[in-house]
Amino acid sequence: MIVLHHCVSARSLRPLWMLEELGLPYELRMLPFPPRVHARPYLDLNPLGTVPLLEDGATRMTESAAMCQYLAARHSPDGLDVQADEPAFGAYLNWLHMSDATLTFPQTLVLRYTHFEPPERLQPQVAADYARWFLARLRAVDVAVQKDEHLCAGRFTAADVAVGYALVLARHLGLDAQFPPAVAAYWQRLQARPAFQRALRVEREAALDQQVDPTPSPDLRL
Ligand SMILES: N[C@@H](CCC(=O)N[C@@H](CS)C(=O)NCC(=O)O)C(=O)O
Repeated sequence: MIVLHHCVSARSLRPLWMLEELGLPYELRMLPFPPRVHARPYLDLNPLGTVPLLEDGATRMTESAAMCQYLAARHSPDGLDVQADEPAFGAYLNWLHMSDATLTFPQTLVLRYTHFEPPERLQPQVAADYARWFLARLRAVDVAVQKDEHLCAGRFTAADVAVGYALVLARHLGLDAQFPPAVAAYWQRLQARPAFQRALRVEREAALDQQVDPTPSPDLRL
């Protein structure tokens, strides 16, 4: 049984959404945010204290985009995965890596310097600069979804889940109003997916069941 350690609406939503797309059985272990402060024993499992952590037998992973690729390759080789002999393989890997290294990265600075730091350490200028950086980087997504319904391979893949989470986070940061029209339409299509909606429902119900605050972690004020 796959075990996913998760905080509500954190990057661990990527593998949770993938598990729902794939219809796999899994156990969802909810953590208060940030686990490194509020769930110290979790550090024994993941010394970084970050979510997600995915356990699948002897496999342990802590990178959300890699989990998307892992789950797709193992459980949906001709569907959510793009295989090495397909023309879109390179583009697929590029989107997967771009999702966190290029898209989510500047957003975490916005989050930190508008929400998570104590009032005297908030940095509105840093937050504004990195919000602009994120929106500029979103141009790659804009160009792709002007041409096609999905990012690559002419079908919905793990890359759409990984990049889709950057749009989820943008919504929490109030940046979605600045999406260009093609990105806004793509974002609507992603939100309409039953598996995406199930993932949001499941994380909320699991948080309530496990007595964890169901507030999405990007909306918390630490
Ligand atoms: N690159 C990692 C980043 C993981 C990460 O930083 N997760 C955040 C939540 S979105 C976290 O756990 N933050 C808590 C902390 O840094 O203590 C991934 O994509 O999974």
